[in-house]
Amino acid sequence: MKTLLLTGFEPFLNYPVNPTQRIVVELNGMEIGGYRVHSEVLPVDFSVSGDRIMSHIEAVKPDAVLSLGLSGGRFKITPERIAINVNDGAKDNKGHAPVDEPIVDKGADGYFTNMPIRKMVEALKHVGLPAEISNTAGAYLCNHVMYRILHFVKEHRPDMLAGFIHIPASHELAVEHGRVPSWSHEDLKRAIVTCIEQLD
Ligand code: PCA
Repeated sequence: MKTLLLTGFEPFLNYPVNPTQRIVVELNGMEIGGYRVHSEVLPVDFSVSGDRIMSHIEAVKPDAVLSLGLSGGRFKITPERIAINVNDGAKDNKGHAPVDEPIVDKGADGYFTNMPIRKMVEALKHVGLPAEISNTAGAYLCNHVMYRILHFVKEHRPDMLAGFIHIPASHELAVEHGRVPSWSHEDLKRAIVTCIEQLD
């Protein structure tokens, strides 16, 4: 059985709940599409998150890594195509707000995912869940973690599948937050299971 490292994030900014956290906790230990899921929740902290995902990869030795992030305001499930070598954005949970910083000094400008994102989107639509490929993961923590993983893949593990999916708010979050489109937790989780099933 292959191993999938599945990560979500803790709450951040003005989102008191991060739906990715509950999804990864509930999927931990499950067997999906030939993979045993090993879940971890990452901090929203520029100084820690990249090294944290690297130590999880070292410890778990996964065959594939799928990271999830909340994109409050998006309507659909959006597998990301590319990560860019930039930290730039709002304050993280430690209060650091980077401006135009590289993630890896002299690193590549960007990396494309090697996950089957087109197949994921088609499979999601086939089971009735709205989805589209996203061409930007932003320049905040989600892009940061995606870039660090893909940089590692490119340098050391070209055989390892790695990708990132941004998801909309859950109803639970929308009730608290008030101004974001939302999905049920069950549909968000079903969407992630469907995406995992598309991995080779
Ligand atoms: N979403 C943020 C960081 C954590 C999360 O769940 C992002 O899109 O960068």
